[in-house]
Amino acid sequence: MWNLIPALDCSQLLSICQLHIKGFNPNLTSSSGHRAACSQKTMADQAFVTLATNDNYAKGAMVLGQSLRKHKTTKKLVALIGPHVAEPCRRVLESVYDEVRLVDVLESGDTAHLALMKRPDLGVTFTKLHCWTLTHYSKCVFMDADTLVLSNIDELFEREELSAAPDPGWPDCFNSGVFVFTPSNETHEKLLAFCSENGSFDGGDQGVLNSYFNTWATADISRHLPFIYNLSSIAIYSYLPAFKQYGHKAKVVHFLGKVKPWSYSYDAQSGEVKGHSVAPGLCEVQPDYLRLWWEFYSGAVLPALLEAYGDTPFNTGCVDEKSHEEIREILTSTSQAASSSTSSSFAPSSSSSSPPPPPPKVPSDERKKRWEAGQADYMGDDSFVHIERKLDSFLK
Ligand SMILES: [Mn+2]
Repeated sequence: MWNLIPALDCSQLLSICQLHIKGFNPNLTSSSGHRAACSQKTMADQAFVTLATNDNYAKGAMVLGQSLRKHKTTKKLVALIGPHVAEPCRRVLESVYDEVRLVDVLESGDTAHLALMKRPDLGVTFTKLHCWTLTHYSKCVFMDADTLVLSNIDELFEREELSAAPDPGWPDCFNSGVFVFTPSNETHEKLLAFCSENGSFDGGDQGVLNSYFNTWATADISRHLPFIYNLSSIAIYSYLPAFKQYGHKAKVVHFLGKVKPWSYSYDAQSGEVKGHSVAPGLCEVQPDYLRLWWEFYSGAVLPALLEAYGDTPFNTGCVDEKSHEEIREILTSTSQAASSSTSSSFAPSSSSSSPPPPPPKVPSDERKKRWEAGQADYMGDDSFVHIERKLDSFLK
């Protein structure tokens, strides 16, 4: 460790001291290069953790991991995976993450297994709670595999357990898609016991965690992460003026809801994201974020998947199933063309650079009905650009 000392100048030493004395920085504005440089050596026992229980979520985890790397995190990356993740996916995850850990609650034979026997409905939840057993790290930030990082968020490690952002549906509950926690076998056992006794009020981990960490809403405001660390697509539409005001500050986007980025398909040739088969044209996420997800996927993840799968067929996510060789060729040619202007096109509050395909025309009363039933056509008539235009006409 002595070799660290001469490398630090006064301001660096000061920033370390501040880090230890203050511990918590309420403004979360510590993205200075100095601290990042210090963190690299001293904070190797901190990690971002995610979870993939199937191949689709594994793709999400790959994109998330790539987005963390792109924004130069100094923390370790850990992926927990369930037994159903295919071997090639696992290999790609291993190339992105520092540690990939198989969690098979069914075969664990310990308290987690006993808890699962009592509450078989909570299988995935128990798998997620497993993150508390990562005791070789002193602090971790859990991130759902359906989140995407838009800038460096290492400052989250200044927060204490359990820190999380409010859930847009019920802001007195935190959303468990992004949270800061301290690994501890004791906490893990307590959570499992709590879970098997009380179940989960929403059937998932968010219900369990909110019941267990039940003072989050009232006890300590420093445990409330700003919403920009877990911006859910739903909130964009429920409070559009706020999104217009603060959306550009977003650091993490969370693709909440049933339809995930990987539910769509992608035209590698044109770089266009297409509606998914369940509800074509219906897009529940903000199109620019969706496009960004697919940029990460096609740029960094898909080439690795093609390599790992070889000639074995798999769901590439691309439109009109092409051969792996054809996709590879397209990716190479498009990445060469785009290499000078890589993924800088992202701007949440500006109008989109490549507009979505025009949707079939729906009568306005029918549209109103669909909107009220929660079936908004976010890629078409109810797209962000259209709503923004309408809103602007009122605000003027
Ligand atoms: Mn999620």
